[in-house]
Amino acid sequence: MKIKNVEVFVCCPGRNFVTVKVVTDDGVHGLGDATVNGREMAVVAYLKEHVVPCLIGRDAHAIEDVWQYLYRGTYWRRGPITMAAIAAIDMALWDIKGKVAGLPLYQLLGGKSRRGVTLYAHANGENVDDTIDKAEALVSQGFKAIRLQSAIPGLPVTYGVLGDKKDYYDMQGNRPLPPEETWSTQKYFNMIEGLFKEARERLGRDIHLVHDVHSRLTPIESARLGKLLEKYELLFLEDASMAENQQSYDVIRQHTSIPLAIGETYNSLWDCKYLIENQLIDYIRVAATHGGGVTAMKRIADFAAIYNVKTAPHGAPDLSPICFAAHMHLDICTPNFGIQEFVGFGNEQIRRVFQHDTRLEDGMAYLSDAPGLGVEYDESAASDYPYKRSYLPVSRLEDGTLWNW
Ligand code: EZ4
Ligand code: CO
Repeated sequence: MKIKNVEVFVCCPGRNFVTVKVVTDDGVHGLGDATVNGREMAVVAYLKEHVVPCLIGRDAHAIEDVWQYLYRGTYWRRGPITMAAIAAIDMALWDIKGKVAGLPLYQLLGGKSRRGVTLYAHANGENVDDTIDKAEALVSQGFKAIRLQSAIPGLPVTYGVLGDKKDYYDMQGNRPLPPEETWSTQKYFNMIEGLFKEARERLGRDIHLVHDVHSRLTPIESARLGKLLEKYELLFLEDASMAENQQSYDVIRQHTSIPLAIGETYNSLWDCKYLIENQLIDYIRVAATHGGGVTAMKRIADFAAIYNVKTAPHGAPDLSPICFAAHMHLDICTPNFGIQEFVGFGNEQIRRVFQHDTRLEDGMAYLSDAPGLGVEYDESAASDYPYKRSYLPVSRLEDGTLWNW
């Protein structure tokens, strides 16, 4: 079965998504997600100009060889653009293999290790009370794990908080130029402990709590935060510090027993290797789209398992439902799966374009038994929503210094 054709689509049903469709000479097709938020067209060009010509005529079943050909064979390895392109092709080939076998992807990966996929949902509030109100609403919907983010008194806009926007799609969609936000570590520290104190008072101690620092603290500040929050028993603290220098997590780990999670911007096992093998983290959060697809995710999970590190794949709104499906198939099989981030199935336009039959119940997701990934892409619906240039925000300290967003 040979690869006959590869198409690359970009659509904007509220936000941009890059979707790859691989078609075989038998007429089977597979789908992959290649979305890199704010840099979508770089992946499109990489795929169309450099990847697709090399794939035509190749064996669609030789997933590992195609992966190696595009990674090892490229010389310029790694990085988000390259790895998103490889990831999308890899997902599409797994989708094809499942469709040919007549089996959902999780069966090809070894079968189910658990009943369903436990999710953590997001509560984003304008202040501490509002955040906990939203968390309570999620608990009443059945969620057992919740990420808490609150606006910071004294700062106009904060990561993760919707402000006057009605949802993530309204917030992140269609920005002609990057908006600017302001950060103050001191103002953040003035707010953060109160959020978790209030959360434990109102939600009790059975609900799992998560918080995303979004890499805004230095390692020693993260250590201080970890110590401050230890008594609230978080499931994990996410992206406490940037880790281009992975040794910076030695500093955090020396000071606090708060569980740590990182990896949503990582592109390969090599990016997480030191953190995992030195047991400096507890959850690895690489996404299938940004880390090289199903093939790469499986390798990362197996490596992490040796060191008691669990997986907690990134589940942001800028990963398409195709990536989310790939995560669910991996989550249900992986013995060291921890938890899956979840922000809902998107707005009405997204659900028109990406069709799937995933069921939610009691804070868990259940896959359908459709063969392959189980997602279909409605090309004609997608063509109603053309690409629009859009950016993530940038962040500055109060004196104007550019900071991590
Ligand atoms: O800011 O995916 O945990 N989730 C996150 C995300 C990221 C976006 C960036 O494109 O940190 O919301
Ligand atoms: Co995050």
